[in-house]
Amino acid sequence: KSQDELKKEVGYKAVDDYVKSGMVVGLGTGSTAYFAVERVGQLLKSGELKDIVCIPTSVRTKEQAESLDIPLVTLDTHSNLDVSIDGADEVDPDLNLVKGGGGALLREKMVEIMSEKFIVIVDESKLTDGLGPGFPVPVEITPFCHEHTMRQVAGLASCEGCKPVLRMGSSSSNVNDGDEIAVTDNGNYIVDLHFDTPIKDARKMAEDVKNVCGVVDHGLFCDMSTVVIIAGSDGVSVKKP
Ligand code: DER
Repeated sequence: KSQDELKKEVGYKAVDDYVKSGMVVGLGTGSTAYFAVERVGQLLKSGELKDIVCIPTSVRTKEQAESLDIPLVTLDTHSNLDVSIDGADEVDPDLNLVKGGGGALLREKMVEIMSEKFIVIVDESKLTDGLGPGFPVPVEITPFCHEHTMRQVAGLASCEGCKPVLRMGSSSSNVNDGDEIAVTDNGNYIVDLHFDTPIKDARKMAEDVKNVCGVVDHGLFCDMSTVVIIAGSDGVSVKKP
């Protein structure tokens, strides 16, 4: 199966298994979450789902949802969600995640931390024994004195050995394909922390990074996953913490 077929399989399954009529649903960002959004639009159009309102986690997800006539609200009117569905860049054995490859980590975390259930949809390439080396950890920081903040984060004991790279070009990927500093939907910058060895204590690092003044938030989503639906070459599996 192609990558897209695998993503579609888990995206659709997440919606079919966890989204019910009348729910408030968080819509994730990225190429896998794209299929979950597509499925919500399909089921609303067919009438199989009714009375759903959704909260997008990025401008691009908002635009996709609008194109599918999915009714949208925000956290300002709906602070509590029934379920959110989103992809991830890495998943460790405790189902802690690295997210933010697509630059949407702040709005994703704001929405997903308020969700009764958080359904993570990945292909098996995202699974790792230890977060870090497989995907740099994104950190959203304020533009003001960003080099100062980058130094403070890189200097943390819990970030020892990391190489901080300011994200350039499009904020929706860390390929750094431009000569302008990437700017998120929220007007902030992103620093990607590259690790050669696995992060020893992701929870401690999450706390330490968040406490640096100038950091808005980071891509470590610890103890948030309700289930992870994994598309593998031999079929779909579901992991629970
Ligand atoms: O940026 C994000 O957090 C995305 O959800 C990312 O983690 C997964 O994107 P993908 O499904 O395109 O790999």
